[in-house]
Parts: sequence; structure tokens; C-alpha cells
Amino acid sequence: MKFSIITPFNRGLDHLRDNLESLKDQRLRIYLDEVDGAQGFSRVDRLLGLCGAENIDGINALIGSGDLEGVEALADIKGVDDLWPLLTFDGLGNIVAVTDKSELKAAYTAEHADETGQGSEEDREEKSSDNESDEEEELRPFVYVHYRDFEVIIVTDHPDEDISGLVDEYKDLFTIKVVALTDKTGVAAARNRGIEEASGEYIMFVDSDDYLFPRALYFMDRASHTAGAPDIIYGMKVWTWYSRNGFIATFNKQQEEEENNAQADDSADDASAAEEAREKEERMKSELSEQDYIEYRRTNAATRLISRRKGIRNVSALGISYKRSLLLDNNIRFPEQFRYYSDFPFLCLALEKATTFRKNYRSWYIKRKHADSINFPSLAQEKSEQRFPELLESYRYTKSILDPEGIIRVKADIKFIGYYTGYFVSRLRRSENDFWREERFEACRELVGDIPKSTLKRVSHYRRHLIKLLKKGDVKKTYRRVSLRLARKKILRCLTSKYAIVQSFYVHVFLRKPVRKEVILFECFFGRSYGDNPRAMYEYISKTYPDKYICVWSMAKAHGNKIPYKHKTVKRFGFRYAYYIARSKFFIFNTKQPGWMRKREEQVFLETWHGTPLKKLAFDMEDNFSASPGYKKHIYSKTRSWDYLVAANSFSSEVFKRCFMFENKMLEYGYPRNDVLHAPDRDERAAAIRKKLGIPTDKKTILYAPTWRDDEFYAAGEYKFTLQLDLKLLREKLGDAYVIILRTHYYIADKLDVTGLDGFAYNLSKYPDIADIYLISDICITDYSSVFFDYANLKRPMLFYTYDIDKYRDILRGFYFDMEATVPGPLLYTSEEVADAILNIDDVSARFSDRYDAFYERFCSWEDGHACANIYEDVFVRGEEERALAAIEARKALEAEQDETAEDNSQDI
Ligand code: C2G
Repeated sequence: MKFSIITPFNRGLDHLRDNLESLKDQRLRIYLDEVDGAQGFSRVDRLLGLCGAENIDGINALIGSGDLEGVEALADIKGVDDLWPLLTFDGLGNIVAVTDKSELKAAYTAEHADETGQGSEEDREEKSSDNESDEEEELRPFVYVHYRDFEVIIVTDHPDEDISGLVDEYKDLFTIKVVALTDKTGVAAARNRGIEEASGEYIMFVDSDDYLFPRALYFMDRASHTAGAPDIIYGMKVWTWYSRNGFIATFNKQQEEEENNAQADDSADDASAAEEAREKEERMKSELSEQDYIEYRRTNAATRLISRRKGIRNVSALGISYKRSLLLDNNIRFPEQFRYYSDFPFLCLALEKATTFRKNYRSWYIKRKHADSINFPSLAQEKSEQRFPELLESYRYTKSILDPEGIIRVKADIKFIGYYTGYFVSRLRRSENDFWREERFEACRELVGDIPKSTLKRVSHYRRHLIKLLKKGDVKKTYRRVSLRLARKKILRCLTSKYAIVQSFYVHVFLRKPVRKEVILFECFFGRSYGDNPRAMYEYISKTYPDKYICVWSMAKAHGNKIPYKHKTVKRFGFRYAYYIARSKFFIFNTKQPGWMRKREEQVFLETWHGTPLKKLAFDMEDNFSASPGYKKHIYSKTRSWDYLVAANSFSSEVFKRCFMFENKMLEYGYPRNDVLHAPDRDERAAAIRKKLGIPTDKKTILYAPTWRDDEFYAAGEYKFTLQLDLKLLREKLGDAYVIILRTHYYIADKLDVTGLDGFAYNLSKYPDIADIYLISDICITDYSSVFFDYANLKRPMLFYTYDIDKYRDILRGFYFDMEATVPGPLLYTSEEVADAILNIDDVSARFSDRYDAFYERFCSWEDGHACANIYEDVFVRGEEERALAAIEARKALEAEQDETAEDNSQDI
């Protein structure tokens, strides 16, 4: 058995499934010319070894063409009865016979012709990271076989979930042992238990929430055959926030983009870097003595695995294969007294005891960061008071087990110096808690006494100075030195970024001034337009209560929107914006507020959001391809500031509570932006809008309003969109009786090309408010956009052009309900189908009439044209009364408390 993979498990069945799935998908590529005849003999023999050749049951046919002698001999050894001229394998690694080479080639070509991306990802991975590959190699036919020369040892650590069902799904594909920790807990104990159970030549630790690249084990295995079975084999790790599906999808895309970009020739770079490194290795090997060469390799390994990792918490035992004999002979184990920092001593000792090292220039381990650090934090994300003392203890312990003269000890000391001078001292400077300057400072001091001068010489002057001050116990000078450095950094930041100055003003000036009770700050789609729910609320308030409030609109630069009624505008993220964020009493936003806003006690935040969700949102999303990785953490902290959230229907109300973990007041009156769709004068309004926009009155108007795609972007908030609706064909088929309005989502940066379609296509993507466009449209075509929930208020026909539904639903987002069975119109996949549906719109409407009624009942029945008024009453009238009463109560309670204390004090006297 080559590998024992040790996987501790305590929770997260879905993560474990990804992990096992990645082991099932351990492929190795066999070039068909390599299995030809005698020359292929040894290779095939080895390949069978890799597949777990001892366990050859189920393989009933074998091997090459031409000279069959070698093949026969091998078949004899392996006890295979049937001989076939050529072989191929099925998806599970069983060998399937193919009679001759041309047939095999045809099978290969057919398989690759209808590839949907999975296979091509493999090709690209191979090409980008395998320095052996070249153009010729690309053309060689090959098959994949699944690598099975490993066992998985799942060590359960008091889990809440039962894994037996999951294990059953995989147990016939590879060897899985499940052992349970009974008396102990923690990753360290689980991994140690795994070491006891392991029987492989090598041991790998793969956390249950991580997974491997498809050919990781094959490459590890290949590396194990070089340099006389090295003690330690280490490769690259890749970090991701995604599940395996999501990772593969983005990895494919990334590779594709790199390939399309002629300038990015990483594969060549990788290959030449590897080649250079190899040459250097050879040179060193011939020039250095045996012992020096070992030290040289050890230093290289330690530099990559210890020094290059950011902080001590990222020094990890993962992504490495350890020879089992190395661990057993030297009694290397994870110290079980540590919950967070057992990897550091383990890895340091392993590196010290090993004498042969092998580095591999490819990534094989995928470390999954937990995107939901609120509900499912990884160990690294867990916040605990125990961390600090444990970190110190782990460093102390590591020193105690290492050779004081060795290079690993030097690396460990420098790691601690990095922690102290990089992280600790800024806490010492900034924290309000004195223990950073007292006990904790003292605890660090106790640890650095034995760091030798020679080690201190290796670090920068600043770091050396701080360690000297620490050794002396001079906390005052340390404080001054660090303050100076931090102040210098801050000044530099302010000089180079206006944003930093604005924020500084926000914190140090504006937040110190009182809240202005009459000011309302409005923001729609991050200041990109004047529209949606904030616009509706603004117009209602301005019309009904003129001069009662000071209304301020946050707008991004050059918005070009005309805003009626008396108001101010401020540039989003400018000084005045920061001023109003600090001092406004009310906020009406339809997207998230900036992360740096610190909401004050007296401020009232009304979040309207911007649509009923079909696509999964926030905490309901598994992977998020469009936001920053810390998205869930950020959204959690932002939603804590929302006092009110608007839901247009009971479905939204339920979803929002869960997906935003929202616990404050849900306003259940319908959407302010939809009041206009129920207004008695909506037809007159529509006529005026048509006139303003120059849309002919004698033609049927079709609106096409698709949403954005999470994975198609230039930069944050700047998305790509390629029009898939064939407008020329539509014009041809529909004739003169129609016009089409194109409206992209506000995230879309691409400009639609409507040249040659004058009089037929109107691009209104920049028009501020889509509600106006709804009013003038006779038919709406959309896709997964929340547009359809609003448009349904008009009870006019809808078509769904869902050409990419599989990808959108299954990979990018996930939906809350079965779209096909719920939406009030047909799902269409081609422009022809769209044209036909438009031409037969009465039939379509009749077909969907019952469905439309049910849809309307479920999603539009709260809408009565009075959402603005109801929301205003709730927030600005009743809400204000309640807040005033609560303030009086709080004041009374405080006064009573103060009286009580005064009384106690007088009794004491
Ligand atoms: N919108 C628009 N034009 C489009 C698409 C959308 O003006 N072509 C507006 C609509 O008002 C829509 C809103 O932007 O309701 C939100 O757009 P969605 O396509 O639904 O996408 P998204 O911004 O991701 O919001 O809960 C709703 C979700 O958050 C969806």
C-alpha cells in the first residue's frame, strides 16, 4: 500500500463528500503508445501496481499490441486469463478491452469530441503544470485510469453527523477505514490515531473539509520513485473558498482565460523554473558533501514550508507526504495538548529528522477556507482566548524538541520573531486591554531569552531592535517605537490615498459630531442610479412631507440622473458622503452600506433590498463567485446594522430572515417601487414616458431585461454581457409591428451594440428606473432576474430566455424553487423559440393563465399601491414614537441606578 490518507472528521458531511469525491477522481493518464508491446511492459506493470494490482479481481483483460510476449508474461504474473491486444479502462479503473488500436483511437476521439469541460480541464492542468508536456504529447491518445493504491483512514472525533451512509457510497471504490476517537478530542489526537492505524509506505494528512487535485496521488507516487523514496515529499497547495464543483468551474475558467491570453505563458515559466531548479540541484549535489547537501535540501524545504507561510497558524502539516517509517522511527506525533498549534512542532520535528526531501512543482492539495466563518468556522477562523497562550506554549514546546544548533530551530525562532514584531506589537499599541502591555508582554519576554545573536542578525534592524527591547522588558520604549512606525505608515497611506483621508475624517471628526435628526440619506444600487425602492420612498416623502426632512442622495460620479424635489447630492465615498454617513439620522438603501460605516445608536437604517430572490443569497449560497471571499462574514456584520428590512411577499420575508440571519423588524407591505405599477394614473404616466423616450405608440413593445452572470466580470461590480438574443432574426420574424427595449443589469459594463437596428431596438440600459420601462412594455423577456416578480404586478405576458440555465442554476447560484414549474411563462432556449412565442403570445398567455394566477397570489398579493405610505408610517411615525419611549425608559433606569449607587455610597460613609 502506497499511501495512507488520514482524515479527521467532526462535522461537515458535504465537505467530507467533496473530499471523498476527489479521491474517487484520482486519475492517471496512460498514453496508449506506452502500453504497446514489450516496451510498455514495465510501465503497465507499474500502472497496475498503482491501481492496486494485488487486488486485481475485476480486471479481466489486459494489455498492449504488437509483441505480446511481455504482455503474456505479465498476464501470467497477475493471473489474468483473457488477453486482448489493447486496453482501455472504464471510469472506475476497471480495465475494459478494445480490440485494436484504430478502434481505441476512435473511442478516444469520440470521448473527447463531446467533452463538456471536465476532460479539457485535465488537459489544461497537465499542460500548465507538467513540464514534460509538449505539443506532440498533446496529440498522443491516452486513457485515464483511477489510482487506487491508497487507504483512507477517517478518524471521527465525536461528530454530530453519522458518516456511515457516505462511507457506504465509496467503500467499494477504495479502502476506507473508520475509527472513532473515544476518550480524546481534537485534530492532533485524531491524526495520531490515524498514524497508529496506517499501513501505507507514506502518510498524508488531508483534512475532511479539503480535497485533492484529480491527479495528486499519481504525481505524489511518481515523486516517491525518485531519489530513493524520499522521507518527505512536498508540493504546492492552492487555497479556495469554493466547494469542489465551484473550484473546478473557476479553475477551468481561469485556465481558459490564461490560455486565451497570448502573453500569459505560465506553463512555460513553470517549466523553466522547474528546469532551472533541477539544474541547480544537480550542481549542489555534485559540489556539496553528503551532509551539507542534506542540510541544503532541509533548508529549502523549511523555507517553503515554514518561512514562506504567513504567521505561525499557517504552518501546516498538510499537502505533504511523510514516509511512515520517518514518523514511527523518530516518534513524531502531533502534541495533543494543543488545539490550534500542533502542526508547528510536528512539521518542525519532521523536517529536522528527515534526510531526504523531494519538492514537486505542482499543486496537489486544495485547502478550503470556510466561506461561512460565522456558522461554520474552521479551526483557523475560530476565535478563542486560548489561542494566545497556546501559540506561546507551542513555540516553547517546539524549541524543547529541536536541536538548538539546527537550522529548523533558527527557522522556528524567526517565525516567532515575525509573529511578535508583525502582529503582537500592534496589539500592544492599539488594544484598550492592558494585558497586551503587561502579562502578555511578559510572557513573550520569557520566551525570547534564548534566541541566539546569530539568529537575530538574520532579521531586519527594526525587528532586531524590538526583540532587544523585549529581552530588556522595556514596554515603554517598545510602545513608542511601534507608535512611530504605525503613525508613519498611516501618514503614508493618507498621502497616497484620498480614501484613507476620508475615512480618517469620518472616524476622528464626523463621528464626534451629533446626529442630525432631520437628515435622510438615500442610496440606490451603490449610487449608480436614482431609482428602485429608495426613489419611490424619496418621492413619497418629498411629496407628502415637503420641507420636513433634508434629503441627501448618494450618487457615483457622472450619474447624469435628474432628481426631482428639493435635495442635496453627495459623491459616494467623498468627504461629504462620509459626513452624512456619520451624521444622518435615517438611511434608505437598497444594497449594502459601506463596510466602514459604524452605525450609531440613534441612527435608523432602513434596508429595502432590491428584489424577490430566485437566485440564492448570502448565507444560503454554497459558493459565491462574484463577491470577495469574506463575503459571508461581511454581510453578517452589515446586516447587524439593519433596523428594518422590506419584503415584497411572504416568500421573501422567510428567505431574507434566514439568508441574512436577520432578526430585526421585517416590513411586510409590498415593494415601494411597485406602488407605481398599481397607481390609478399609470396609463397616463406610461404615455408620458413613451413620449419622453421616443418609443412609437403604434407598436407592441417588448422589454428584454436579463440579469448578470457571477462568473463573467472585468472587475468588482463590472460585469460582462454578450447578447445571446439574435435581434436581427427577431426583426426579420416579427416584422414592423414590434420594437424591443434592451435593458442590461446595472452591473453590466459592456455596451450593447444595436447598430443597424434603428427603429427596432432601443438600448435603455442607462435609464435610471426600470419601473418606467415596465409601464410601457407589453411583453417582458427576462431570465433569472427578480424583474419577473415585479413585472407580474402588471399581469402582462412574460417569456424566459434561459439559454444557460443549467450552469446558472447548478454551478453559479442555485435557485430557491423549481423555475420551470413556477414561473408564469415558458422557458425558451433559442432566439427562434423566443420569436415564435412572441408571435403566438395569446396562446402562450392562455396556456399559462392558471400558473400566472397562482404566481400572482404567491408573490404579488401584498402589493396594493400603498407600500411607501405603510413603510413611512411604520418607520418614521410609529418607529420614532417607540424609540422616544424606549429612550425615556432607558434614561429612567439609568437615573434609578445612579440614585441607588449614591445611596449605597452615603451608607458607606
Ligand atoms: N434590474 C434592471 N435591469 C435588469 C436587471 C435588473 O433594472 N436588466 C433591476 C431590477 O429592479 C431588479 C434589480 O435590478 O429587480 C435586481 O436585479 P436582479 O437581476 O434580480 O439581480 P441582483 O442584483 O443580483 O438581485 O433578491 C434579489 C436578488 O438580490 C437579485
